[in-house]
Order: sequence, then structure tokens, then C-alpha cells
Amino acid sequence: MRLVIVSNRVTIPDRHEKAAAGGLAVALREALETQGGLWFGWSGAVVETGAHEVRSTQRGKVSYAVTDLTEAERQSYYLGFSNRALWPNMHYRLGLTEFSRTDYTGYLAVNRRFAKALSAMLDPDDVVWIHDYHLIPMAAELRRRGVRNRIGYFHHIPWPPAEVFGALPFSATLISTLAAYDLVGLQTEIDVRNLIAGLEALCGAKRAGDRVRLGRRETKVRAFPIGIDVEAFRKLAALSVRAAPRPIKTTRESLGERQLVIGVDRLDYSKGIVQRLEAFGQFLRSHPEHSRRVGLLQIAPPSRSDVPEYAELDRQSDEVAGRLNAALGEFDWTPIRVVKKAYSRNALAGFYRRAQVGLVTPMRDGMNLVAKEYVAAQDPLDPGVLVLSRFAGAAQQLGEALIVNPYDTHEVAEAIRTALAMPKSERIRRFERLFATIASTDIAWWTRRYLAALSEIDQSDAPPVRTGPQQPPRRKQPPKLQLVGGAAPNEALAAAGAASSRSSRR
Ligand code: GDG
Repeated sequence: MRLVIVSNRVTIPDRHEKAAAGGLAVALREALETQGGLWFGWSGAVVETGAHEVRSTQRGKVSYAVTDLTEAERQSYYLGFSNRALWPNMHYRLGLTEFSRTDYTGYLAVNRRFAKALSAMLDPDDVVWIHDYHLIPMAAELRRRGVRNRIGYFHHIPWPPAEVFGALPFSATLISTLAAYDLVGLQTEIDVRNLIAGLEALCGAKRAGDRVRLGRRETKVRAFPIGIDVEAFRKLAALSVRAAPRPIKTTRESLGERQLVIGVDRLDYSKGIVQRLEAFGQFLRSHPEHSRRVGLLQIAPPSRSDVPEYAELDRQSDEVAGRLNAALGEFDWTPIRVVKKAYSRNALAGFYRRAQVGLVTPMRDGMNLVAKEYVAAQDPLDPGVLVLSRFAGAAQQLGEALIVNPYDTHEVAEAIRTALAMPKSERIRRFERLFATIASTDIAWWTRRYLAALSEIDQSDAPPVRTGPQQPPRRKQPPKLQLVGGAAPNEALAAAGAASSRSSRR
């Protein structure tokens, strides 16, 4: 049985690459290396016009097959529908959701093209594991081409409530394409509930235990909270004490005895960076005795800067940090440092270890790996304190963190104060429980558990699929959606198509 992984982006490891420390890509690569496999997806390159060739590279037991996107595809499939419609919608941000029919059509077309290319490479007993919201309809397209293999999907970001997802045009069609998978994995039970409620409300699916029935198709829907490579991260952090990377040495020198609060996030509005800066400002205003004694270091490597909302966030975070530093800083002390670049994992591990507080306060997050990395990096004899948003998937597992509502600036400010003042015995008690949790649910556990669940599924009676997801109809008005009691007629048709003939994300 060969494992085939599909993800939006594929990075082919360098031939001489030394073992990288942890991370999702490494864990998936390890799973591929164990049993031999194929990794398929976008190369990351953009070409002017579409030659659409697939290039294959072999590394040990793993084949990498990549294809480029044209600029038009990048605009519609990646920046457009994936990142301006699905990403905000799935992070409950209806106000930021920008839907365009051209983008949606491009999204479906790239999924169709990927399915066509992959189906030519599949052997009958391959197990296919597709990742994230960019590729939701890909299994339906594979089924349309007659692919009968086991196909699983893992959704890395939140799944919103039906009323939120239902606001997206063509939501019923899109959600119904999930029925083409044998197993749909989500981060938390909340996401599982939301997705199942969405399938019931938008396309009349029926629930039976952990399965959802849509016509003759049955799909398992379960939570698989993703983990990190705890051991690798713990070692990196411990090493940073003995052999500190240069940024850590410099930070130690510049901080002196001062305490450090750390935030690490892609520069993304879902991560709550601006609200976090405001909360830190509030903390210093409410507790001026901490002035000069503590600083916030926010590492925020830019991402998706071609999307206007991200450019706006970039500007806003500079403005807020500048305003707070001007109001609260002293001639010899800058309370907030926002660094908009990426550091090595060694350096990150060292920063986490040096910080007395890990401030992880997304407005909404599928899981949030930074929360787990911060815990893994702590000194067991003198650990720091994790302050964690209740809206991060990680909060479902990490209840011993100080759990906060990121919309409540005062609450976050008070949690920073509590964390800085927490007695060592309580810090150790909380840390030990948090560490036990992340260690018993690490990335290897996650990969094993997902693949075991996928290979357990008995597929023999799965009906064939003849049709794929519908194109947007060529008319001006989008079809009406009924959120309660079933889908609007033509969406229901698509769903019923999924039902009777097995048709139908970061
Ligand atoms: C999606 C979901 C889910 C950040 N800055 C640097 C750096 N990072 C690394 C962190 C961490 C990763 O990036 C970010 O992981 P997150 O989980 O926070 O977030 P997303 O990128 O949004 O990922 C998320 C995840 O998928 C997995 O399922 O948890 O909810 O949104 O590992 O350390 N790494 C380096 N330098 C940096 O400056 N080397």
C-alpha cells in the first residue's frame, strides 16, 4: 500500500538536507518514507501561461510530483477563492470575505487539473491523503474520473458554524463535495460539530454516529488534533541554553534581567496580533510598576502580502506598536518590538525558552502549533507560562494554560500580569500537565492515528462517482440558499448527485 499525499504547496527537500527539526512537512515526509509514497501539489512557481506539465523527482523512497500555476490560476485559486473567500469565512470573518465567481471558477478548475494529473499516477491500492481548504473538491474530481481508492482529507483550519459557512455562495455545492472522501479529519470536536451541522443544514445529510450519510455515500468525520515534534523541539530549546544562536545571545544581552513576553505568528489577521499589542499596552498602563522590567517581542514573518487585508494588517501593526512605544517607552527602554521576518527554528526555540510568558491569542485558529512549541521549549525546573486564546483549537487540549478571550483587552492584560507573578510551584504544576498532553499527542501520534483510521475504512461497497462539483451556473444571480430544512433546488441537485452517484482547505 503506497501513501499519496496532496497539498497546496510541495517543497522538495534538498538532496543533502540535514534532518530538519520537526514540523508537519517533516512528519508527512517520514510517513511517506516509512512505506514509500508520492507527494503531489503546486511547486510554488508561477508561470506566464499554462504548459501544465508535471515534474517528478525521486528522493529515496519518496517521489515528488509538482506542477506550476499560471498567474491567472494563482490569482483565482490561491489568492482569490482560497485566501480571500475561504480563509476569512472559515475564521468566522464574514466582513472580510470577498467572493468572486471568477475566483471560484478558477479554484474548481485547478482542483480539476490537479485531479486529472494525479489520477494518471495512481495505483489501485494507493491511499490518498489530501490536505487543506485549497483542495476541498479534489476528491470529487478524482471520483468523477473513476478513482475508487481510499481518499482522506484533513482540514487544518477551523470549520465555522453552518450559518457562517452558508453565507459563502455555492457553500452547499462545496460542502457536499466532502462526501467524496472516505474520512474527513478536523482539528477539534467543535469543528466536527460545525461541519456535520453544515452538511445536515446545507445539503440534507444524515448523521449516523461518527459517519455522515449523503445519499449512498458514507463519510467518517472525526477530530484529529494535530501535534508537534515535541522531542525535537525540546532538544533544540535545551541546546539554545548551552550553545545559543546569535539572535538569542544578543537578546539576552539587550534584555539583561528584564522579563520577556513572546508572540510568534505569521502576519495574519486571524492571529490577533494588533489586539495583542493593545493588550500589552493595557497591561503596562494598568501596572506601571512593570515599566522597564518587561518587554514584548512579537515575531511576525509576513505572509500573503499580495492580499490587501494583509497589507493593511502590516500597516496597522506598525502604527499600533509605534503609538504604544511612543506613549509608554522611556529613553532607554522600548516596550514592544515587532520583528517582521522569519528566524531559524533554533532561534525560535531559544526565544521561547528565554520568555517568561508565551502570548498566543488568535481570534480564531484551527490548532496553533506555537502554543505547543512554547510548552515544549520550557525549562522543566523553571518554566514560563502560556497565555492562550480560548478560540485556538489548542485550548481544547491545553486547559492548564491561562485561557483568555482575545477580544477582551483587559482580560488579556490581567493574564499577562498573573503569568509574570505566578509562583514557581504553580508554573511547574501547570507545565507538567501541558507537557504530558503535548508529548502524548505529538505529530507522530497524529499521523499514525489519521492513517490508521483511513486504512480501517471498508471501501468495498462504495458506489462509483460519475459527476464532479458543479461549475457556477452562467447567470447573474447566485442560487438561493436555505439554511434550514435542506438546500435550494439546484444546490440540492448537486448534493443529490453526490448522493446517488457519489459526486458532489490553509
Ligand atoms: C495552519 C492553521 C494549524 C512562525 N514564525 C516563524 C516560524 N513559524 C512557524 C511556527 C509554527 C508555524 O510557523 C505556524 O503554525 P500555526 O499552527 O501557528 O499556524 P498556521 O501557519 O496558520 O497553520 C493552524 C496548522 O495549520 C497545523 O495544522 O495549527 O491553526 O492555521 O510551527 O513555529 N518558523 C520559523 N521562523 C519563524 O520566524 N522557522
